[in-house]
Amino acid sequence: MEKTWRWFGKNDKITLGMLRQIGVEGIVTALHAVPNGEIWTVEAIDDLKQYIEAHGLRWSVVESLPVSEAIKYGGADRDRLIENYKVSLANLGKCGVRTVCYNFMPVIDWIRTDLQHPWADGTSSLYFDRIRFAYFDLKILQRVGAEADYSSEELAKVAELDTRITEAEKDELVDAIIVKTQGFVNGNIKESDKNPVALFRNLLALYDGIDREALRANMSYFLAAIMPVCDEYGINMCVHPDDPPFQVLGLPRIVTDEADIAWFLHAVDNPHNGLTFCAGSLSAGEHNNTVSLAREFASRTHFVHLRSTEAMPGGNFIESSHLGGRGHLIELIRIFERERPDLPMRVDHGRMMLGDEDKGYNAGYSFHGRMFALAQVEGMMAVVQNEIENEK
Ligand code: DNO
Repeated sequence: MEKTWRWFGKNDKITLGMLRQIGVEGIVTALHAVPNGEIWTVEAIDDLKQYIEAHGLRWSVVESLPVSEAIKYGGADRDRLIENYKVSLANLGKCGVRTVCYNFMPVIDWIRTDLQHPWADGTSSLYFDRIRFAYFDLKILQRVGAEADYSSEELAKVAELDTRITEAEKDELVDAIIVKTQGFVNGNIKESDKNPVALFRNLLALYDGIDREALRANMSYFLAAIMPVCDEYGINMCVHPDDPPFQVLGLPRIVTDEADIAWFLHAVDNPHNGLTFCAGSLSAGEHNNTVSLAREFASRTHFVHLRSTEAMPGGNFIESSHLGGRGHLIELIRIFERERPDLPMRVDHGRMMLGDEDKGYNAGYSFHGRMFALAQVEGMMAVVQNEIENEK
């Protein structure tokens, strides 16, 4: 697979020169300055593409071309927004950037409750604590009807947490769940927003009455509308699985498991309608077996995210070593190196280590931690490539 790296543009502290030195071949990026819903022009795409190529790299994948909320909830504005999306896709195609990752998660993209969960060795990684998440939902967001989504045991733990949680911890929770993990991925809430919780409540209200079926209908409407452009320009769309892959905050999530993936691939049965195989997101659901999912969906996978998680008691999960956990990356590499050796692959997230903490990197996107993970993944790839050679 092609070794790619998520890079956040010309202002990223991790420069393309640094990435060349560590063996990266392709870049995964976006026009982060263009507001969600607006057109990506040929000029802006080409400018970034030239910059990347001037450093001896290629722009392999767009992550993400964000899908506006109105497309997801089916608002009055959706056809205009889909038209803009099609123009952006056509412009990417004209510039030769042909793999586009997006997601169809309402309101909130990936979710973690702790961005610096310490390991005994002094490093830290991202963490999801179900009780703290429930605390956010019940006590901070105060979502109507939220109690019904938790067991009585969980509600008791939330009540106990309420007796000892500090104001600073509450702020950190809000920051982790709806601010720091969202803004940089072109999310709805930015670091500069004054009252993120109120903003978030308004966004949730947009989905009143939108259940899984309605969201599915809106996803297939969107996919059917954009496929002609994808056919014309050879663009591979690849939806990112929901992270974590289960229902949250009363919002429907529709890319969570084998049945969901099979559904959207069949709903619009076009090879350009494909999947981002994110081993980290999928492995965070105990119902998912990443190895069998990879076997089943390799042929419709257009992009691979290698990362692993460890499921913990009570619905918690932690981002584990890329060599361990439920992701089974070595097996996934065996499958993809055999069936789809040309796919772009990026190491997803990494620990914070060796001074990453002070650099202000986007949550999950450390330098040393990701470089370390890339070396591990490269090692696994080399072994698998050797296995394949020896079979010839
Ligand atoms: C988080 C990322 C996601 C992903 C989007 C794709 O680290 O994996 O934010 O980029 O969901 O649209």
